[in-house]
Amino acid sequence: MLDLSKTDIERIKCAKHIVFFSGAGMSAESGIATFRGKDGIWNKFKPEELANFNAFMKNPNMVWEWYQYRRNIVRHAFPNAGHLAIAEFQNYVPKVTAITQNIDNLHKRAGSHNIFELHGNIERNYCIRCKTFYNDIEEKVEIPQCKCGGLIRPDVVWFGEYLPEDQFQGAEIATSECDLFFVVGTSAVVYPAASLIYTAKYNGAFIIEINIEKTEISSLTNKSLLGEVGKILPEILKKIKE
Ligand code: BJW
Ligand code: ZN
Repeated sequence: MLDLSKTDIERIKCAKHIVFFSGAGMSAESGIATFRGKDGIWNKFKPEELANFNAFMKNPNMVWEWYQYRRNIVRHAFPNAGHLAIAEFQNYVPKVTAITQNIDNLHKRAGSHNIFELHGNIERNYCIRCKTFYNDIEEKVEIPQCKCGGLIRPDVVWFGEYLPEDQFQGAEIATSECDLFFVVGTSAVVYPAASLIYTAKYNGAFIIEINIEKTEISSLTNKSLLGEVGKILPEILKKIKE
């Protein structure tokens, strides 16, 4: 049962600009593991051993192999009912923005148009020496090298690295302009991405969280809906269409 009042539904119906800020839980129902929590990949792999530049330089083949493994999962995954609902919101709301911490391309594949990718995209790679981009890389386990001899890395943001400036700036603008801000499937512990929730709050947006459990920012939100995003978002959309 959807825990939204008539006033809440009206508020969503009348919204002029909705931002969906998503994290790994958004894609959990597409079969892509989250990072933290019960089934999180970081129960098995330590982030400091894999998701930073020093780890990559120390053991490039191991880090590359880990990303190849995840790339393969992403390639075979499909947008779930939550991604599709966000894309469908575009038909009912004047402006919809998807800001994602995910690197899996699933918002785009679901049909969302206005997307900011804060932590990069696993489909892209670049040479750490000359910055040439490589989109299609042969599926081999050993780390590939650029024409210039530099190592090729995935175009994702590791700990200690800056977020892509255009993506973060665009996300900040959308967040400060929107009137409704959904926080979907994120533990909201990684910064500066999580700071957007405070930006939304500061600028007066109504904040609705969707998560299977309470998070660090639940107390900050106007509404915290407990459940799976692939169930809750289509239910909200159904109410909007009524
Ligand atoms: C469901 C569900 C379902 C499940 N339905 N829900 C301020 C304070 C403290 C630390 C810092 C700070 N500012 C910066 C830092 C340092 C650091 C940081 O934040 N550390 C904290 C972890 C302590 N940040 C950085 O280093 C960032 N860069 C930076 O700050 O640059 C400036 C700088 C430069 C130089 C020197 C110093 C500073 C970069 C952060 C990059 C994060 N990268 C990763 C890896 C990306 C590549 C890859 O995939 O391999 O991004 S880490 C990982 O965490 C990934 C995610 O995008 C990110 C967030 O995780 P997310 O999405 O929230 O996933 P989970 O697993 O945590 O949560 C899933 C949620 O879904 C859970 O709540 C579930 O309950 C829920 N769920 N199923 C609904 N079906
Ligand atoms: Zn190069």
